[in-house]
Amino acid sequence: MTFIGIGKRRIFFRAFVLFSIVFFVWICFVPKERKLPLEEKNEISDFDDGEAITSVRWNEEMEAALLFDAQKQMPGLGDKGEAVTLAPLEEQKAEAVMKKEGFNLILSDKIMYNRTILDARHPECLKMKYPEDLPSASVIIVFTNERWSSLIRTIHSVFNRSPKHLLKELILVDDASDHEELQEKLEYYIATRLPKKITLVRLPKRSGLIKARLEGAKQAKGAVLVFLDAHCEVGIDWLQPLLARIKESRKSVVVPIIDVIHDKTFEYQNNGGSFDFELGGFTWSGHFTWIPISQEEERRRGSPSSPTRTPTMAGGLLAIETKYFWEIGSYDPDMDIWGGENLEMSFRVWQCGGYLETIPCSRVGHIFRNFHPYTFPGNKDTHGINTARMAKVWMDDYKRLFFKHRPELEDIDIGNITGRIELRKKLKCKDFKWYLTHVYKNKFVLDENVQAYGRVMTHANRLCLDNLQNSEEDKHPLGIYSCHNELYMSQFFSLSNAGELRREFVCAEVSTAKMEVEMYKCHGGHNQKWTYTSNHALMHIDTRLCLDSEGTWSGKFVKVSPCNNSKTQKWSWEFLT
Ligand code: UD2
Ligand code: MN
Repeated sequence: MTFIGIGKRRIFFRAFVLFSIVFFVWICFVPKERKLPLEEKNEISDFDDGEAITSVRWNEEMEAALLFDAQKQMPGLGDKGEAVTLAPLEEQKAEAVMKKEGFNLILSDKIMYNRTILDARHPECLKMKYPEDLPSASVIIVFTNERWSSLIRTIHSVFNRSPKHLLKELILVDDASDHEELQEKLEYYIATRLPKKITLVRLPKRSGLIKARLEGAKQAKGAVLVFLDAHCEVGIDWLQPLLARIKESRKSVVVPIIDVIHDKTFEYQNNGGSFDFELGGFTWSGHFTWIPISQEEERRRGSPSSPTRTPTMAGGLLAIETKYFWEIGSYDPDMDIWGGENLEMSFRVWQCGGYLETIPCSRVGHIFRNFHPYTFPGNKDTHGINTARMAKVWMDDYKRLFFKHRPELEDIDIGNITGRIELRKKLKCKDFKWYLTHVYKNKFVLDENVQAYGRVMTHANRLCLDNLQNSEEDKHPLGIYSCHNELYMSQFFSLSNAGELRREFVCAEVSTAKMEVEMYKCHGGHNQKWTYTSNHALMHIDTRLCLDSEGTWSGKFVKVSPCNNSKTQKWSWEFLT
């Protein structure tokens, strides 16, 4: 018995020693596969661990870098999308960083990747029920040297707030970033912290956002393509309304309401709680601009939560059926770096039989930066060149108004556009006049339906009315300046058939208190009505006062005074119609 007893003990002892050795060797030498301490709050909740890539090896250096990031983060900060103010000392640092990055990177680094945002949707949206069997989405995010925390937060928000069964994949296209943290660290993060559904495509050389998106689209397997900028936070149930609309109308290219994530405080701003939103317009100088919803469209759409037709889109955030994307001519593959592709796609979709709609129940936050925190290779004005390509293909005669603003672009080399012109023919697209008559009906055309247009010169000397480089966004006095040919458009005015003395967006009105003339957003009111009399006076109808250049000089302002038929009250228009 004893013998047996001793023997048993020995066997146990040996087994124990052997097990300890094996365990020791395993601990020290066998590489560990995905045994990583997921930063609790940054975990993706809705996607199983099973979906994560498990083949990546633990990397001490990367783990240390991620731990360093995690230590900067403060759980709860900026939750519900609330504004955050930094301590005064840090605030100073943040100001300096903002000048370099275009947004408050110091704060971004402190906010969890999984922070919550507020639900900015219209109450009607909360009642909506979406079908389960919606088409699947490939979300495509292109980036060049984007900052780590805002990029990662964008990705987390997509996983956290998209129904799992609808998100086919997330495709990241790196447009040749050279920032260190977007190299191995990004691959490591994707492999160890994020679901398997991510593909990272690296472009071999800097190509610009348009070519990068095309690359992403080529890889996509989902039924719908959803493009996002790399500094967004998607809203609650943002995806379903976009997919539902495409399911119901495959030629609808749809955009969410773009909420502002404040560049300094990271507040998720919902337009002060108002459910109003704006649509996309454009300027004749070829820029995107926001415009109010017309009364006609308000009536047509029926409800504030219904798809709302928009003349153009901002460009960064949109969803389109994958097949339709290719059918309708994807993007112009010869557009470089940044700019212009949004108006190109907007005009093309409308002119070639599609629809462009804002879907009010889908909301996505975006950090608007005041400048580009990345380089433009060769310092080219890619926005100008891309827009010239667009204008020559899609705007027919109306391109004259664009080139009046940008004469330097008219004859420069913008590359070959024959492919795009053929596409337009093949798709039997309508002309730009159709677009202005049916889609953007109240767009003011500077030289159509007008009594006179061009430069307006006083008979007293060689001075012309001039906007003195003021932005049409703000109210400003009407100026006067030596008549010139350079910066021609700053002296371009129209006298509309409705009697407005105006520019593209602003109309002259009279402030009687000061006898001054102010340029203010056109609203059709009677304070904005003028008449051009047979003795060359510009008379303000309401006050019966006349526009007068008396006592003013180049670079100053004009005024109004009682009509007296003097030379200073006589004006010549460059073109009378
Ligand atoms: C707006 C659009 C943007 C695009 C642009 C016009 C929104 C919210 N954003 O400008 O998506 O339509 O107008 O072209 O409507 N990027 C690259 N390679 C480059 C340049 C940019 O990958 O060479 C990436 C960039 O990292 C970002 C995205 O493209 O993720 C858009 O660039 P942006 O954020 O600088 O453009 P934004 O918002 O000023
Ligand atoms: Mn952006």
